[in-house]
Amino acid sequence: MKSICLITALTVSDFIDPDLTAGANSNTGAQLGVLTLAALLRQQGYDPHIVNLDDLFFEFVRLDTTRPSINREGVAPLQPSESFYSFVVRHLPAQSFDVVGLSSICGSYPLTLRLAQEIRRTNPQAKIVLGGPQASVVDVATLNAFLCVDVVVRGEADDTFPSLLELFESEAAWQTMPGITFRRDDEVIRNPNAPVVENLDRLPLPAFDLDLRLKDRGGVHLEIGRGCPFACTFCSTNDFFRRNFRLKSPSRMIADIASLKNEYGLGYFSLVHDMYTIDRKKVVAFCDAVVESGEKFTWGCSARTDCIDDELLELMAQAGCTGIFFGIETGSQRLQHVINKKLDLSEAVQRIACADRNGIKTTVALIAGFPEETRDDLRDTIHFFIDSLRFDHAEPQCSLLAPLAATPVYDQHKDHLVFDKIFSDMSHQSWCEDAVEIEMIKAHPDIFPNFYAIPTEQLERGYVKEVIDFVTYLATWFRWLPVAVLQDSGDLLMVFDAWKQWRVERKSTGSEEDTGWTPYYSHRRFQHEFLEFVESCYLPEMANAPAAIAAMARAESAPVRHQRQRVVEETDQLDEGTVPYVIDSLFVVDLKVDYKELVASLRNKSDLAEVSACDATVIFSDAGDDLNVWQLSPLAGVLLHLCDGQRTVADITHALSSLETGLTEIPFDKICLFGLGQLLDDGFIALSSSPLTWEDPTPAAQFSLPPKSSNTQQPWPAIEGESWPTPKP
Ligand code: B12
Ligand code: SF4
Repeated sequence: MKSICLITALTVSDFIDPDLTAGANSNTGAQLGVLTLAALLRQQGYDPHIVNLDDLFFEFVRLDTTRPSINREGVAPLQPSESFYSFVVRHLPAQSFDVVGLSSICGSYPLTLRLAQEIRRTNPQAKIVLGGPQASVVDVATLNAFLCVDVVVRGEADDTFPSLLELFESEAAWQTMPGITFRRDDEVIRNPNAPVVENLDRLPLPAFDLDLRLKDRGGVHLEIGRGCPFACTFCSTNDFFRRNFRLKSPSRMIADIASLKNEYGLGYFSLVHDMYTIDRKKVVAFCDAVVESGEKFTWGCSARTDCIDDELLELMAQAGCTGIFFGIETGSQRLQHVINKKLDLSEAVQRIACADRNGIKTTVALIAGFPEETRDDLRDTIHFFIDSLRFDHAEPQCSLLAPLAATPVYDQHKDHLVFDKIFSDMSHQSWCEDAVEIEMIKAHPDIFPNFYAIPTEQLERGYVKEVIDFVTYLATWFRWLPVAVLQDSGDLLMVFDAWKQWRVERKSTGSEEDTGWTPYYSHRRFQHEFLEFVESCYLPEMANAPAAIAAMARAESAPVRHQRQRVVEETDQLDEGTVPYVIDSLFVVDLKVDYKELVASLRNKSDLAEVSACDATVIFSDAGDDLNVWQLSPLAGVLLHLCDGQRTVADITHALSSLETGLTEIPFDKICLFGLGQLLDDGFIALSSSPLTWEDPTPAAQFSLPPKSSNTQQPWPAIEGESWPTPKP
């Protein structure tokens, strides 16, 4: 029996900071391709060894002490002392295998091929087999350029790979084996495609026991089907699964879920299919079966907004669906046709709204930088992005177009690709290729096209990239302010240009502050500077409804100013000598407009200038994922401000009696105790037996990630105990 080692493709993103990197990759689940093959090989009696590059990467980051942490302000990011490549090489198993199979994905393909070269050097007799989405589509070019690779198994390898292993020694058998590309002497031979797996129920459950971290993940990816019949020009899935739509049966899906729940205690299932909801009847059957089974779990999936309806969304929510990935791609109705997606954008908004009403989180995925994109198209896309923030459960994300191999957009433009080093997160995220990899990429545009760019006719790509960063981090650092500015200005691209100009005038322009892998916009400094821009430039020069914008800017600046640590002697006693104070996670601001009305006006796009003027004390709490807001009555507002952690209850009573409250009938000490009791019950204040003292401020997180970890996935629920640096106010 042959000894086999399978090496996964690296799928993680690197954000320099170890905490951010861990947070960003929280949904890097088990590698289904390799684990499925492992299960199939076990059925044939093999005992494959797995090398999980993602796990090795986390280990590498943990050990790399040269990395700055988010809590060490001002530490310049350093290059790791050892490259990840050499770290992996040190950790490759010493045993020499008969066959080494490497999986592949576009973003880490240079690394995969370097490893293949290294394995050939150290273990020359091992046969090297490549498979997975990237090798499958650049098979011929790979075999021509990398002599270390013996054979590429293209597309679905569930049947081909085991057959290949059986007939490994028979070169004659290779001639007729469908689905492989191989080298014979100096010639690269590409056999016809293998048939796709029609009945997916016949595949075994992936060998999840080989994923050593599964129990910690809280959830898992689970493949439920393959193939999308649509043909969007930028998407690499059509070629791979041959547009042949298939689904596992509901009973099989539920059996797999139940077994993973029982065995590993998993509660969330990311159902992997590029376009799950095409066959409505089958989705309904699954949802009905889940409800009937009484199994309790949550799940997410991918869908098109034109292949789902409100009734189905409601049923999916009842059956535990908590997240949907909606590829909207472009906010421009014109481009929808150019890229062959053809969504009706107003219908798309209705589906996002319906998911929101049903408590389903949606990833609203957009792409900018299409070759035909105009300034108007780009504006439409970023407006769609910011507009979706009106929904509490929508998470917009925008990527720069990358030409993925074997896509129509690549085929059309492959002769004009440019290597401008403005990388796209459609192809990889914040990854820093080392010099060797950069040279490989430069030498082989046909193997690594995703690191290249298709020139945009009317827009500069650097500009598009910066606009993407701008809106992405506006949505990260703020909640409603970007929506308010969009609604007020009607043209966010114009605001972006004004912002750029303002920065130039202040000599605070960008790139020198970029920290290499982390863009300026992900830095907390952007949050401060944007607020300054709103106050000093937008409000005086551009605002149509200045009172509303000023109020929103003030409301959203609260967390920025609130960073001190307090020392408290806690007590339950509410008496004259007690010192009440506003609890830490709350931010209290006084506004000149009715905040509730302001938010309602943003939600339903009514005139911001019509929002009522009034004195309003508003409390924000950013407990966990949810932003809670309360608007207090005027008297409660006054009382809350007096709870400054220095005044005793007696001091507060005295202060209250000297204010114009309009209350004359009831004694002030009674009003004060009653009001404080209410604030205590509402959880807005806590009590100390002595005045508070302040500790040295703890530096707040300096960098932040957008609330996404990948642009191919539905929102993954937060895992308990995980620290996720969300700075949203
Ligand atoms: C889940 C998923 C992820 C997960 C990966 C989790 C994990 N640890 O594996 C996460 C969210 C991390 C992820 C990230 C990315 N992803 Co992704 N992802 C997927 C998705 C939806 C499912 C993959 C899957 O599990 N499929 C099911 C298994 C069974 O299929 P499979 O992996 O293809 O394996 C089969 C064959 O390929 C083959 N095979 C696989 N490995 C091997 C090895 C050998 C030796 C052999 C012989 C055969 C073989 O056999 C398997 C069985 O038939 C696919 C789309 C899709 N529907 O496949 C995209 C997809 C793989 N992702 C893609 C991309 C681009 C990315 C990113 C690079 C970009 C991004 N921003 O999303 C990042 C990764 C890097 C980064 N951070 O920068 C592209 C890849 C395109 C390409 N040409 O490489 C895909 C195809 C989506 C798309 N249509 O564009 N992704
Ligand atoms: S983008 Fe979505 S709908 Fe379009 S081809 Fe790809 S998977 Fe199908």
